[in-house]
Amino acid sequence: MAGPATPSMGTDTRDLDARKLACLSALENKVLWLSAWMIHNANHLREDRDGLKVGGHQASCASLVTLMTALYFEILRPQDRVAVKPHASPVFHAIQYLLGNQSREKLEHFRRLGGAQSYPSRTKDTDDVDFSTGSVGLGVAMTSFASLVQDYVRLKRWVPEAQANGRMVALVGDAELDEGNIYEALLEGWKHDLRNAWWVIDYNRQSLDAVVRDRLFGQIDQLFRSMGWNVVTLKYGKKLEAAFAEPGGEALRRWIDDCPNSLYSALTFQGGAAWHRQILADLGHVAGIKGLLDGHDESSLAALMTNLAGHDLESVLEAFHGVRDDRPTCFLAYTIKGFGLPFAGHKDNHAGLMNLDQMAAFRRRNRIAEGAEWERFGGLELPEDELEAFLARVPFAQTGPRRHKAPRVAVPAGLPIPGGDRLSTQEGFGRILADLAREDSELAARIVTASPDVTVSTNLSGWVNRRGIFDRHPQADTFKEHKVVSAQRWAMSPEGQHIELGIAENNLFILLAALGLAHSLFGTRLLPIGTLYDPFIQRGLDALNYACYQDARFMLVATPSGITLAPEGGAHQSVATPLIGVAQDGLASFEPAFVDELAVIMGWAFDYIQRDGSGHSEIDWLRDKEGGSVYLRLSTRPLAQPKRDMDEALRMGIVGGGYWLSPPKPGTELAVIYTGAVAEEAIEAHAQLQEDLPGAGLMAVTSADRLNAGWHAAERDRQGGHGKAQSLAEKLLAPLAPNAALVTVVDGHPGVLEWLGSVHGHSVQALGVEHFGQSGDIPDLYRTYRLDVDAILDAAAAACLRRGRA
Ligand SMILES: Cc1ncc(C[n+]2csc(CCOP(=O)(O)OP(=O)(O)O)c2C)c(N)n1
Ligand SMILES: [Mg+2]
Repeated sequence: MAGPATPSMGTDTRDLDARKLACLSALENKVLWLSAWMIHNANHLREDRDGLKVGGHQASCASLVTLMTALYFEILRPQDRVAVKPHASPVFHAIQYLLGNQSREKLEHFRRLGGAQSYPSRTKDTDDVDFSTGSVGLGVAMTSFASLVQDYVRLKRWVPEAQANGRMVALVGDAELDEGNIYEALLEGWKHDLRNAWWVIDYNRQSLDAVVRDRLFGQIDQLFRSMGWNVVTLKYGKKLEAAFAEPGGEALRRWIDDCPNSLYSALTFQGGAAWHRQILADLGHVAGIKGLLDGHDESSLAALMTNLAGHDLESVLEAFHGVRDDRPTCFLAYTIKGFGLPFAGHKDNHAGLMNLDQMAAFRRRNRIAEGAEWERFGGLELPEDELEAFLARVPFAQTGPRRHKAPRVAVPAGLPIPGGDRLSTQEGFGRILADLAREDSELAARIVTASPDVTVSTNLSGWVNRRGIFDRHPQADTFKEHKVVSAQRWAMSPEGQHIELGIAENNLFILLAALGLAHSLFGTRLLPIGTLYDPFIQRGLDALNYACYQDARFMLVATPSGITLAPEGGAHQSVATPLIGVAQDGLASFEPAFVDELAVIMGWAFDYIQRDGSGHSEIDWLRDKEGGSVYLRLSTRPLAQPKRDMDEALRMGIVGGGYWLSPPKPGTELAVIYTGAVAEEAIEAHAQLQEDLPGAGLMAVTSADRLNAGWHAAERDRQGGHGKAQSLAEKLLAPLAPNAALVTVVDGHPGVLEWLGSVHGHSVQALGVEHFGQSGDIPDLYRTYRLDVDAILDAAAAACLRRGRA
């Protein structure tokens, strides 16, 4: 249990009169009871219909009860935002229940459909969860990026001056600190002069499997300080501090300081008699210790020895109140996993649940009658009206729900299409943004870009040169001042609209999550665009999923992609990302081939990322009313651009996911279907095929994701017996002969398009990339991986042969 002694927190105990403390203490008991009962109820008191363990974490909850009681009922203000350690979800829901923001029914249905969620969820819970958590580490980093976003919108003067800055608070399990993304976020936070972040570490020295290493606290302390954080250690509670002041107390303090974490845990579990035996054996010879032991019965000795500051309301309140500046602060709070429960300190308690007898004893201890388990004040010693009056004054709950809304930013009907005969989609993207950068429009003002050290190589330079880099502190571009010739102008200022990150894709996605929730967190709208190399989506995939899970809104521009990246080689060539694009919920994925398609998609996307379920939808069944985020998979391969008018039908096809570049003759027996940069090969192969099969069609798929989602939704609609829904994929493929063959081709896993054969039962020859790429030029690589014109012709021949045989 080694660790530094608690530094003095100052003497300020503002308003900490005895009545307030008594109320907080009563509520602390109630929160512990409700969280344990909620989990017990979920596990023991409902019909088992599937033989599955329900689960829940009574011990992990107990660990945080005091800290969360102090925070929510005394310290937090409505503008503060909190990421709660995922497995303390019941504590959060219990607190919201006491504050009147959560229904009893939801608690009774904890971990059931429609009930309170196992882990706090912004989208599935209804009691004002600020940040979803679940995948440990991500919620912690989210607070840091949310603080950066708060600075961004404040320095732009988009929040009322009178609106106080919120603290972005993470309640962190100590084992969460093993997650690397936390360190990526810490370093990035340091670079951006992070403010207003509080990380409260629940230092119970236990993870899921084990007791954590001794002396870890020293590393944590050093690490945070080296990143510019203030560290406040909450080690011993008031009772222990008082005992340390008595004769023998110094020796006792040293003994606890030196006690290995596992021994401390074991003694905590075993209780008073074990503490007595061990202290007597180790310190019996020290003057004063016998007297101390004689002065306590078993239960009071156990209470004394486990009086860590993280379970001592007064110590906790002093520590929180003691911080007055906006420096990022880490509270290292010593706690006990399972504190107050029968398995406190047991090394295997992570998934431990009280059995029926233990719960009966716990109920008696809490003086709760059977049938009165959900009563808000049952068993408490204070009068109900005093507690009600206290809760009515809780600062955090003064404004009601704390979610903001922000008006939408108007998006013009169409973005200008960059001109040029041969262009890549990546270059087109850069030019579309550079054009926007020149505009004096609300749309341009609200765009904020971010990139993990690939700003230049993803073509954001034109945008950044005009709009500048965001930094809390203005900094001139030294190279420019010294007249070093460069195409990049990188002045930094609070007005800047690009956030430059170090190379950490996790940070990009978590920043996008925070930027993409600015409307809800801070009441002002941002239109975030993040760029990265396509293969490195996989590096940050969990963080991307995290961003989508909490319904953050952003545009992700991944470029370059696929083996089309050619000489760069296999480590940079993505294969699986198109499938990720199809499968990732909350993310509409596109892979345009031409720049006019890209302009249409981006124009649509600026609107789509702002939708919230209201208003009308242009295409049925997709998430077109709710909106979502958007992923664009782009390429560096220049392609000859089509000369065409962008009419409404074409625009609808591009946004819907596909259109006929060359429509098939009704009843035709063959179609070539392509996505993205292989358009050139598909067009050429189609031209050659038309010599024999003049009716063959050529289809451009701009979004396999949206075509697929529409098809599934239409199928579901019909399965439900509703009408004659027809999806875009079905309509597009309808003119083909029933026994027609499709040749699909994409620079990515072929599975992304081959399902098109199932739409009307057509046979499919699916070309794509199934193995790692390598260095080469496009002709060599397309030949080797079978994406070239010959491969398409061979596939078409094989398809016709098969049809002939059928
Ligand atoms: C990314 C990720 N990996 C694994 C898990 C499973 N898991 C949930 S809690 C936990 C241990 C957490 O220990 P700690 O953070 O110390 O919390 P405590 O329960 O001790 O408060 C693990 C491994 C997870 N939720 N997320
Ligand atoms: Mg722990």
